[in-house]
Amino acid sequence: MTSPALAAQDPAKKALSWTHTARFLTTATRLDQLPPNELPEIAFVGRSNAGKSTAINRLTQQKRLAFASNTPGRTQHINLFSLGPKDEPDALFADLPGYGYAAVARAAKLRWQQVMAEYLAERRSLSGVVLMVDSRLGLTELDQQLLAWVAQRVGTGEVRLLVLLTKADKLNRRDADRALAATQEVLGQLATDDADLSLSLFSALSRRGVGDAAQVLHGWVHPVASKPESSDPSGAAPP
Ligand SMILES: Nc1nc2c(ncn2[C@@H]2O[C@H](COP(=O)(O)OP(=O)(O)O)[C@@H](O)[C@H]2O)c(=O)[nH]1
Ligand SMILES: [Mg+2]
Repeated sequence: MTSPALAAQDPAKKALSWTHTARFLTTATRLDQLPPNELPEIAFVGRSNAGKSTAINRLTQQKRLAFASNTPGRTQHINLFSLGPKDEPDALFADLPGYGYAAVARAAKLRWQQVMAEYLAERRSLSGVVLMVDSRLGLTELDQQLLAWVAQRVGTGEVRLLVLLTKADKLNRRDADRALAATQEVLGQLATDDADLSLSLFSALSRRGVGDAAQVLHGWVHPVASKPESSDPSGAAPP
């Protein structure tokens, strides 16, 4: 039996109860429509169909927070969600437009590039990026383009990065290991002493990696409270 005290200390549960507080704040089609924000902002990005909406809904344990299976290429909006206590929000999630649909017109592609590049390179409040990648496809050219836009800020540690290899339930063990290794190799190019990079398999279906991902995000926003190494494992009282 788990005691209430132990449950309260379970870092995954604590992180998931925090992500569960996410509620819709506002939507924007242009960057200059986004409200100025002093809170740490975590952006969710990925190709259309990568499983981004499903992952956000799973992470927040809400059915329709981010709408799954939107019309391809039609969702050019940035949706903001706020988290934490209602009267004292402590972070924002930003759901950014999906990309990579061949059918999208050239003008729309160029507009997407401009919006994403500017947001990733210049949004002051941006403190973390969650890149969702279909584990069977791996990092595509557009994913790597996107990483290049934010690479400088990742290198200095100003912006943290979590890459989730989605739909991991569709891979066997060997293919999952391969997907991890291939992605890790690309991410190695971003590694510096100050960079905060995480990579994980994720499945909204099997729930693999959901608690871990929530913990990473919670840790970005609440660094001291959620870092296990900050507590004394021996449980001994300080001298
Ligand atoms: N097997 C499996 N399918 C998933 C998973 N997550 C999403 N999908 C499916 O992938 C498709 C695209 O998901 P969606 O969340 O709309 O992708 P988005 O375009 O990136 O927002 C849908 O048919 C989902 O049901 C998962 O963890 N496992
Ligand atoms: Mg979507």
